[in-house]
Amino acid sequence: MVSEFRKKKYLYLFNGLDSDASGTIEKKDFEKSAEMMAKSADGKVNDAKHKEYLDTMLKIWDGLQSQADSNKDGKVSADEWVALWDAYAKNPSSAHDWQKLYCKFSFQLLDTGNDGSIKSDEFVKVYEIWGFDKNDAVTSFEKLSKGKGSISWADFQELWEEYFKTEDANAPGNMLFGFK
Ligand SMILES: [Ca+2]
Ligand SMILES: [Ca+2]
Repeated sequence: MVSEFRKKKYLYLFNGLDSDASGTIEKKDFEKSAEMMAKSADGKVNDAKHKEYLDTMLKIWDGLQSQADSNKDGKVSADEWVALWDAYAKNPSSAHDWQKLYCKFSFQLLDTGNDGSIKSDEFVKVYEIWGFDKNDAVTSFEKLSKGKGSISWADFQELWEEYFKTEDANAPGNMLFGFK
């Protein structure tokens, strides 16, 4: 059984992905997210980034759909979403390729300088564009980076796994997506 705490974290992500707030995740949500993520601070969509993000988001969607959408109606429900992350939490080494890609893509979105680690200014800027409060983002980064001033790819994978796995409300990984 999935705990209420983990369920809340999974649904937090689910609601973030459900861009049109229809209550299910569909391909068009991923298309919309790709566009949203390709926007710079001034609200303009960067075409090259948009194409790259869309390509990756659709790969993630295809993998997600083939794993979770058992009745093939083109929708992934909240229950299906919770069940697949619960399965992941029980055995993270069994992660599907799309889950690994989703993790890698999330890292790349934050490592805007593309040098293999996320610094505070990169993290805070991206979270601000996504609509989070700057001070919250700064606090989250301090906790996530454990005072080291940067988050490497190895650190990020640990935090990612922790987000889905941990029952400890004080674990740093909980802060990864702005969950409170
Ligand atoms: Ca939707
Ligand atoms: Ca970086």
